[in-house]
Amino acid sequence: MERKWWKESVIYQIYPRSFYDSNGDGIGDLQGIISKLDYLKDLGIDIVWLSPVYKSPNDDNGYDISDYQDIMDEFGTLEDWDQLIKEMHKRDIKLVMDLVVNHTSDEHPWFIESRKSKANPYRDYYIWRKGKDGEEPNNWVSFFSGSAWEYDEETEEYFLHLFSRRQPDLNWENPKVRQEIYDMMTWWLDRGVDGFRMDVINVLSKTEGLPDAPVTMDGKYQWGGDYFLNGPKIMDYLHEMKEKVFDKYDMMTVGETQAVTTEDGVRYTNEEDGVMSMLFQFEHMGIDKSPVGGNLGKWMINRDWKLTDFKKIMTRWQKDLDGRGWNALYLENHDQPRSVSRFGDDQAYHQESAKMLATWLHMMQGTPFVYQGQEIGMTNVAFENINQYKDVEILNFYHDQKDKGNFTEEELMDAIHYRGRDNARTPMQWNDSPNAGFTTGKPWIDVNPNYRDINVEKEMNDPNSLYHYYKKLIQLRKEHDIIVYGSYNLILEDDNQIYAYTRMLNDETLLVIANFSKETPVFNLPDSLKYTSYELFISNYSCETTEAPLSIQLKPYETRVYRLK
Ligand code: TEU
Ligand code: CA
Repeated sequence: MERKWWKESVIYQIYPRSFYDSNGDGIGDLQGIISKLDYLKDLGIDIVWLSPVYKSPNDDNGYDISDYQDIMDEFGTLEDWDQLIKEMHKRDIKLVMDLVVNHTSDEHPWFIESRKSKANPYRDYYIWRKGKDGEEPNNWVSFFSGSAWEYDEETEEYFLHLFSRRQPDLNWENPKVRQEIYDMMTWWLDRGVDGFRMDVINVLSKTEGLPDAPVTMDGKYQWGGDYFLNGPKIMDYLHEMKEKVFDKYDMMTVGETQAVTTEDGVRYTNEEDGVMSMLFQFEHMGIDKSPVGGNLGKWMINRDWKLTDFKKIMTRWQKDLDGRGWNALYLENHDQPRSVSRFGDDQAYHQESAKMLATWLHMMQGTPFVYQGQEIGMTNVAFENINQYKDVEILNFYHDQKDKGNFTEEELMDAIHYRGRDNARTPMQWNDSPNAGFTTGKPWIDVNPNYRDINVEKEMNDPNSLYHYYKKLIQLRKEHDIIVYGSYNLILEDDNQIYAYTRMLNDETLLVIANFSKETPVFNLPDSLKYTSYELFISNYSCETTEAPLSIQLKPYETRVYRLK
């Protein structure tokens, strides 16, 4: 397996709106990020994935772009951006930008032109269709609730928007659209960008004829994923993108790819004829949702998922891509709830369970992603009032479902508290001053009230904190090739509390033990792992460093990593 810088790195995701506000307008910005680069360097971060900072009306907080080659007013200017990348590269931190090319904002000049008339040269930059019997062209549901089509009075046709009605889908069948995107990508790479995180990259190709979806959900609109996920021409488009853009640079790409199998993962990321460096799969992110199709499933919480099922998913991705592709390892991001609240215990065992989750993730094969605030154990937030929420997905879900009767008001709020994307979008908690030190103004979204207990300053001052534990984990990856390149094997497959696995490279073996429960199960070392020497690399409780873990009663959420020889 080839050595690559992006395989040996740890990537930190910044959601700029909520990271740090430098000018008191309550919104994070580029100068704010620049002022925190030493913090990132100190943590040991190699690469930053920056969520979109391009001009945008912020219907979807920047994932609705109105100018791909200029900076959103609230975030600063292109000069600020040039300073940011210069300051990053000075610190040997690479910058991966967010590439959102399935759709633009409805304020993008291309769309403003396209909707003017059927004869406009930009008309087929987007996907326009006549209605059918006075209704939408087909029955697809949007990711953000309601129909995936919006009627436009001016030209009496509908346009497709898989996401919000202000995010019209680009028509990737049109070679002019594809070339415009490749030119834009080249412009950013020539400006110094080191790679792209590719937003919903496997929905670009839609099935010819845009057929109706089968009925799998309540209501009028149905999940059309079979007709746009991993679509018929997706590999053609991505091979063309690779040949025309990626192959000209020493860069990395990470695809955000929903509904992919590990075989898709190999097809997309293998080093012979793949089309991206690595990918975010979503199977583990679906472990606690109902199997109802489409976007409604996410809001129907399955709280009694089994660790054995979680192990099966992650083991499949580890083994099927070993030597054949590359995983992006993550437990949270700007679209997902906070992992310590979702998979750990954000009350009694907050630090212990967050350290366990971090160890479990960072010792696997792949590139680990740290989402802003994850390194200090930021948690979900339960805002009392729906008006405190800002996310278009949450608000559309709430208003779409409120009068339908599938959920009571309490169930709606419970689902939003558990799963809503704003859980991950409350301002970064820097210290215990007002607004957690994020802004001197009024924050664009309320701060999580627990910022006095959970903040960067407090954790930096506590040598036993989660923050210092992350520093150690990240440092271990830099020191030991086995953590990057070693092969993964699951042990204790049927244990529903302990997740234990090994990594093997040459004559070395790592043993990773992670108690995913607040109980105290006994870990018994399998005979096959009874070696002669045991070196403790890291643990979240203090324990003997050379004692063999032959049979240990684990503490709640206890984790340990040993090198066996
Ligand atoms: O997310 C794609 C996506 O599927 C999300 O809608 C996510 O899976 C869902 O919110 C989970 O319920 C990308 C971006 O990460 C997201 O922030 C954008 O809203 C979306 O694409 C549209 O650009
Ligand atoms: Ca600001």
